[in-house]
Amino acid sequence: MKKKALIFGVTGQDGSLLARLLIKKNYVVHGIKRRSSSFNTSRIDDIYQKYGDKSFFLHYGDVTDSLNIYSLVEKILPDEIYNLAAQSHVKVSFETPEYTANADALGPLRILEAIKNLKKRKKIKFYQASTSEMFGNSSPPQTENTKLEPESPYGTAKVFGYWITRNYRNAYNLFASNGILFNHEGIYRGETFVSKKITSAVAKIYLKKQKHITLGNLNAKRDWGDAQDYVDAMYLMMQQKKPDDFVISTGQSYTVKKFVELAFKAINIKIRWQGKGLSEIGCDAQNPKRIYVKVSSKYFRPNEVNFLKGSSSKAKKLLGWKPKKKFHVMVEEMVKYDIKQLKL
Ligand code: NAP
Ligand code: F7E
Repeated sequence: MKKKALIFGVTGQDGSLLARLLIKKNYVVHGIKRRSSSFNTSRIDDIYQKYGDKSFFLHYGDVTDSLNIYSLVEKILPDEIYNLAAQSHVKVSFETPEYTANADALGPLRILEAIKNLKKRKKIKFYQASTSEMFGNSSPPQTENTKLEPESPYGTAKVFGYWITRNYRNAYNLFASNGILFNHEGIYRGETFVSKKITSAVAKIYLKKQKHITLGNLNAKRDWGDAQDYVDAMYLMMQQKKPDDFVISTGQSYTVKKFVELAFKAINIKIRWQGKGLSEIGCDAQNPKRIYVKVSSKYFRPNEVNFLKGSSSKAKKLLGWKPKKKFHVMVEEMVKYDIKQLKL
C-alpha cells in the first residue's frame, strides 16, 4: 500500500516542493487549494498534468473552515498531514491580524482536533510549519530552547500553532511535530518576500524592463536557506519513530544589503552604498550616478526582527540533516531563473 499524505498549503512555495518530493517517494498526495477568483495553482500545474487523479489529487478547502477540514480528513484518511497553510507575510499580518490569527493559530488547532476526533481508528502523523519569527529579537544563535518573543501578529499566531501542536502531542499522544524553519527561498518564492522581490527586479533591470528597486530595512539579518533542503527536513521529521520539534537553519546570517549585492553580482554589477536611513542608495560602483536601490518607509514594519541565525545541531544529530545549497549559489540561481522566465 502506498502511503497517503495530505498537504494544506500545497499551492505555496513549500507545498509545491513537498508534493514533488512525496510523489517521488511513491506517496499518493492530496493537496488543499483555496477557492480564488483567479488561477492560484501555477506552482503545481505541471505536477497535476503529470500525476493528476493518479497519485496527485486536489480538493477545495480552507484552514479557517472546520467542517471542511473534518470532512477532508475523514474522507482521505491520510498517513501524514503537513500543515503549511498560512497567511505567511509578516508585514501583511500587521494589517490583517485577526485573519492571520484565524488561519495561522486556529488553523492547526482545527486540524489537530480533526485528527484527535477521527471516527475511524488511524494514527495520523501531523507536521506544523513553525517559524523562526517566533523568536523575535531573542539573541542568536536561536535553538529549540530559545525564548519565544514574537514581534508580529504572524509570529504570535505561529507561537499558538507551535504550542497547540506540543499540547496535543502530550495530552493525546498524537504524533505531532514542529519544524521551526528559518527563512528559505528559491525559484518558487512568492514575489512579495524580499528575496524574490530583489531577484526579479534584478532580472528586469538586466533586461532593461525596470530602472531601480525600492526596499525597506536594508540592515535586517536573516539566516537564509534553500527551500528544497528545508522540505527534505520536513519529510525526515515525519519518518522518525517519535514526534519532536526541530530548528532548521544554515547557521549563517546575512543582511538584506548582502542579498542585494549578490543578486546584482549575478548580472556583473557591483553595488556601492551611499547615505543613511531613508536617503541611503545603492549605486553602480563604476558609475555612481546610476542608482539601482532606493529606500522607502512604505516597506518598514511597525516592529522588526533584527537578527536571526539558527543552530540546527539537533536536526543534524537526530535527523542526519544538514543544508546543502550555499547562500550565494541560491541567490545566483534565483536571478538566472527570473531572467530565463522573463525571456520566455
Ligand atoms: P506561501 O508560499 O505563502 O504558501 C502558503 C500556502 O498557504 C499557500 O498555498 C496559500 O494558498 C495557503 N493558504 C493561505 N491561507 C490559507 C487558508 N486560510 N486556508 C488554506 N490555505 C491557505 O508560504 P511558504 O513559504 O510555502 O511557507 C509554508 C509554511 O511555512 C507557511 O505556514 C509559513 O508560514 C511557514 N514558514 C515559511 C518560511 C519561509 O521562509 N518560507 C519559514 C518558516 C515557516 P494560496 O496559494 O491560495 O495563497
Ligand atoms: O523579509 C526586510 C524585512 O518578507 C525579510 C516569511 O517566509 O520568513 C519570512 O518572513 C527581511 C525583513 O521575510 C523589504 O523588513 C526590506 O527584515 O522576505 P521577508 P520575513 O519577514 O523574514 C519567516 C521565517 C516566515 O516564517 C515568514 O512566513 O527583509 N525587507 N525591504 C523587506 N521585506 C519585504 N518583504 N519587502 C521589502 O521591500
